[in-house]
Amino acid sequence: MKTKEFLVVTTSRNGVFRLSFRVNMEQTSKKRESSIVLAFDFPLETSENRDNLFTKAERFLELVHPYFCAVKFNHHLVLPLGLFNGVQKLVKKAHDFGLMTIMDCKVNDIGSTNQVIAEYYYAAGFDALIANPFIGWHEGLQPVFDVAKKLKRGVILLVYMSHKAAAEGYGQTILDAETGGKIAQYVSFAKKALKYGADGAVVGATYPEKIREVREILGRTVPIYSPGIGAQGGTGHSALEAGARYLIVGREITLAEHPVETAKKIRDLAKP
Ligand code: O7M
Repeated sequence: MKTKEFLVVTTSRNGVFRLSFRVNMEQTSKKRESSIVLAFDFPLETSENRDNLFTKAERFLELVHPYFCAVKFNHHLVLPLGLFNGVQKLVKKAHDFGLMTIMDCKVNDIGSTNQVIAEYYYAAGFDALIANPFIGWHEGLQPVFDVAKKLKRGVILLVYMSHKAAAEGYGQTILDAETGGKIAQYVSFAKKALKYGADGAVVGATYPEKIREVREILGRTVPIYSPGIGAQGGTGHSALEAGARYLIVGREITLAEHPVETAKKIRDLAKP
């Protein structure tokens, strides 16, 4: 009974008809002239300072919001602030500023657990969440896509991560279940992103050659989101040139001495 109420309330944002996440992102990006997704990550806080984190995040958003098309939340805020008491208010604030919101929970469990994870994050107002295709479809990703479809929200899949050890998982050579031939794991994930109707694919900016290869598979159907700029060594320029549609940027802005100027500079480099 409670679950039902919960779903009705979250079917639309402010009672307005919802566009698909992919279309909404594209329109928001064009309207705001920004292809930048803010990775809303702050450093670990001591227990004394944790209470100030909400105010810090809220003030930060008030200052930098004009330069982004979306905000991507991670555990950096969900763990210390809680989902419904803290983060939901920031999600609402981001929406009030006209930004899209993405939860980077990297869903990676069995289907029934994934379904609960997705329902809670979408109920908190998130427009999309990020999931790991390693878990496969049946009793893995399918329930996540089902919930997303029901609520008209998005699912973005990891295809090739930005960190140094990404090759150990995403770069493995596997046997293609359909052809029996050898194929790279990330190539298989890119094909699955198309097959499942994902709203986005994450490919690290630290591997522009992988972005290029994935873009060849996805074309314009599934946009590429690319993290790993600045702090991780990637550049926005090479990621965009290789075919990324959105850049995900965190510490380069959240730790900058002048976050507003830095955010503006990065936005100007990547105007859609
Ligand atoms: O710009 P940074 O390095 O401070 O932050 C990058 C953010 O993107 C941070 O929140 C990471 O958890 C996330 N991320 C990566 O850095 N690499 C990936 O391969 C994938 C992600 C991500 O956003 O996944 C959705």
